[in-house]
Amino acid sequence: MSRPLFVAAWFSPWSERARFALDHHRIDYREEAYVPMLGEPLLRLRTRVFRGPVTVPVLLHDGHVFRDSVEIARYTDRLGKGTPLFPASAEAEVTRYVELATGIMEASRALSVSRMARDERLQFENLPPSVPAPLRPVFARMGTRFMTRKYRLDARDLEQDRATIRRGLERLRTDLRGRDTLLPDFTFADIAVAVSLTMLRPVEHPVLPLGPGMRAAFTEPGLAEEFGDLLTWRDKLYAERRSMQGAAGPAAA
Ligand SMILES: N[C@@H](CCC(=O)N[C@@H](CS)C(=O)NCC(=O)O)C(=O)O
Repeated sequence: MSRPLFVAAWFSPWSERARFALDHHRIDYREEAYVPMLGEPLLRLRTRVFRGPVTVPVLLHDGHVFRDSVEIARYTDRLGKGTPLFPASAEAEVTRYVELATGIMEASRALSVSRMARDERLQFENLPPSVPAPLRPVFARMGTRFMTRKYRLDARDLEQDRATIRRGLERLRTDLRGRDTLLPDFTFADIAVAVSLTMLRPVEHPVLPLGPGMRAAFTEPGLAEEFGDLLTWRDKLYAERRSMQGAAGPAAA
């Protein structure tokens, strides 16, 4: 099998959930770091998407181009040797949890970008090291504006977003009822939900070595405290299930 190329933003939960699936299946892939904004022209060329938004993660393999984290995760079930992440018997339930997790991540993105807009220093550590010190505040501001425009974040009601996240987390708490996995077996539902909690408070794990600025940008303190039990569940799941293959980090950027 030729080696898939995984283009990803190392710190992004959307990238991490696809990477988790690749690593679950112990797929030998090469990760290439995507730098938001600056990496867009090359990404467009590679994906042949010349209009509308382009996002990462993207997986390129044997002439196929997968442009969505869930599509990539599904593809890993075809390539890998691990237990299936989308078992046919649980297709509908997995899809339901992935939608719930994606809703939590989208609402959380609005909150984290608004935190970055209030304190641009939070993103400094996320800028490529080649950006010289005097230009870092300018790039950080450009980055926040770019994300706000691209995802239409200024049209969002942040209180509404908090309420969406709380509703989702309450449902997960009820569904988990102290169990290790959402469904009888470990599936992509667990990965999607565990990774969405990065944006409540990031996991402490070597695959996501976020610095203090990014950790603060991703932390929603009130909800993190209220749903500490879900974060404990997530930390255990990472400790037990997240292999180190494909470890990310700013060094890759
Ligand atoms: N549907 C896509 C959404 C991915 C997504 O929102 N990616 C964001 C993650 S922050 C991204 O590419 N951001 C960088 C950019 O927009 O330039 C997926 O699940 O793969």
